[in-house]
Parts: sequence; C-alpha cells; structure tokens
Amino acid sequence: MALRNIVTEGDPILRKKSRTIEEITPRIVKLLDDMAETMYYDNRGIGLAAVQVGVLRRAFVVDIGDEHGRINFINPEITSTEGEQRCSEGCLSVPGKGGEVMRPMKIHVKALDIDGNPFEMDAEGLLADCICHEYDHLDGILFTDKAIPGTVEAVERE
Ligand code: GNR
Ligand code: NI
Repeated sequence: MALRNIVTEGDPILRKKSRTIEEITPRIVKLLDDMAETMYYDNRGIGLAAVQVGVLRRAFVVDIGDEHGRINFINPEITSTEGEQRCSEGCLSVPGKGGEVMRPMKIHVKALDIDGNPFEMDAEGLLADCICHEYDHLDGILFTDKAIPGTVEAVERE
C-alpha cells in the first residue's frame, strides 16, 4: 500500500463527474487500498473518494469507526432516502473549513465490493452522512455547495 496525495479545492478535477468502473482490476484494488491507507494513517478521515486522490472513478471507502470497519463502495447507487439530519462536516479536499449540511437520516445503498460482488445496505446517522458526502464527490459536489448558509467557518485541525 502507499499513501497518495489529496487534491484540494481549486483543482478542477474535483468538479468533474467520475466514471463507472467496468472491471475491478488489480489497479482498482490497489487504488482502494491506497485510499484507505491515506484516509487512516495520514489524515484520519472517515471516508475518501477516488477523485480526491486524482482518479475519476466511481469508488469510495468509508470507515466511521463502527462495527462495519472499512467498507469499499464501487459504482454505488443510493436507491432510497428517509428523513433528514443536520450534519457537521469537513472535507479533506477543503482543508481548514467546517460547515453544516442537511442530509437524509437513513439511506439504502447498492454497490459492488472489492471482489466485484454486489451488496446492499441500510445506513443511518453518521454512516449515512458520510456515504452521502462521498457519493456527492463522484458527481463533483463539495459539502460547501450544500452547506446551510452562514455555517461554513474556519476550523483548526488537531
Ligand atoms: O474526514 C471527513 N470527515 C467527515 C465528517 C463529516 C461528514 C463527512 C466527512 S468525510 C471527510 C473526509 C472526506 O473529505 N471525504 O470525502
Ligand atoms: Ni470530502
């Protein structure tokens, strides 16, 4: 595994739409492993999308520190949502900023895992928030685009 550099706001790649993964090659597996390593050890994030390491493919990894551990999502689709929650968010591609965003309280998501097997899951609370945040990256959307007006502020990183 290897750490990769994180692309930050201002780089136009973050605004592009990521493309579907046709085949899960060893390169894609390495990409996801590198993304996880980058998220955990370098930056201690709870999710990371491929575009954030400069690769326009529809994949992200999530680990909110719950019993699921690391979850890999390839070609994800959010197929239903329920309710609303107000979330405090940050983004490794928008360093030094935090803000509040309205997200669904519950979602149902379908994706492929790292072996190419389809899976489905329900998520709520922080996990739903994180999946929605990553999913937006696949379509070039940043949390600051959706933030509740007046809530985006400078934050200090520990
Ligand atoms: O590390 C991150 N924290 C976070 C907090 C609340 C909601 C979403 C996130 S994801 C973010 C890492 C990141 O930028 N992923 O794209
Ligand atoms: Ni982000």
